[in-house]
Amino acid sequence: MKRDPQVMISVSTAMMLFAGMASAHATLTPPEAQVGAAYNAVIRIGHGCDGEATHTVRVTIPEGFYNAKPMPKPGWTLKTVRGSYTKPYVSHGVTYEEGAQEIIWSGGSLQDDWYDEFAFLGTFGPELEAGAEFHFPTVQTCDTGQVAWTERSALSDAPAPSVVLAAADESAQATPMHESAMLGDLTLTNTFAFATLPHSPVAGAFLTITNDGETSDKLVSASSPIAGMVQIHEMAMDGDVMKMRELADGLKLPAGETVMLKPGGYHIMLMDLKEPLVEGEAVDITLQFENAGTIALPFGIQSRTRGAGHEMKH
Ligand SMILES: [Cu+2]
Repeated sequence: MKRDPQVMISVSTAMMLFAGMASAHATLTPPEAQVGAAYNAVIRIGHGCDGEATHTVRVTIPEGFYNAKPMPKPGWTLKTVRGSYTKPYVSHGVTYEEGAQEIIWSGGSLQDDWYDEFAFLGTFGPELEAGAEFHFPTVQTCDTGQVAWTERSALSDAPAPSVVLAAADESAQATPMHESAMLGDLTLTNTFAFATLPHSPVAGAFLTITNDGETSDKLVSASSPIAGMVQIHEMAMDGDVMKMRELADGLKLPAGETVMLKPGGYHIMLMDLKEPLVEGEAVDITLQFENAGTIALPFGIQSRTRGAGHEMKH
């Protein structure tokens, strides 16, 4: 096979140029997100306006990305412009009719030869098309000039920061065990419950809780429409026997730590069940935290795995 060395050189030069350009643009990470899922956006500003320092960064939050919450930055004043969504969003039992449509960080001074990151959280609507790019038009302003990263084409001189949307995880929809939600400083992920055995009045439910705050919190109680009583349990050795017992004071969530509720460990115990838990369905459980408040989440129901340690008597 014969190759033209001239072509190879020009391709690699183009790639180098493109990589150089890309890093100088206003970029968005992570580069992929999921339809209907939460997204932690970070916009990186890589240079000023023609040598000038940037004092304001303004990000437009288009329809389709809701419940946007910016992260404050030391040395910058944070402001949002709020407005109504064309169509309300419902997530985990909460209706969102309006929210931030613009986020403005101002009063800073980001020199041309420095870079910085501007972050916000939010959720992509379930109606968005998988495979599409979602753009967050961004304008950086300096004393005399500005750069508008608002073009929709990645090949333009000033492309808007964008992210590629992947399809919602269908296996997760069938068994929604990858639900995740934010509540105050808490991130709640990987919710699931075990299907009940025939005639069993109890079932275990599990999730992972990360406390990103600077103060500890506590899971104080839980409830579910299908359970007469819900308790928070731990598994502990009593002599040689592993037993479960209620955490009457709740489950502590230390600041900056992740606590996993999992088979054989901490769990939420659904008792006095009014109906069986069927594999592939979901059960709604409301969690109440001491500081973060209350949230209702669906827990996808999976078949019980053997040796999960849930055969024990109360
Ligand atoms: Cu238990």
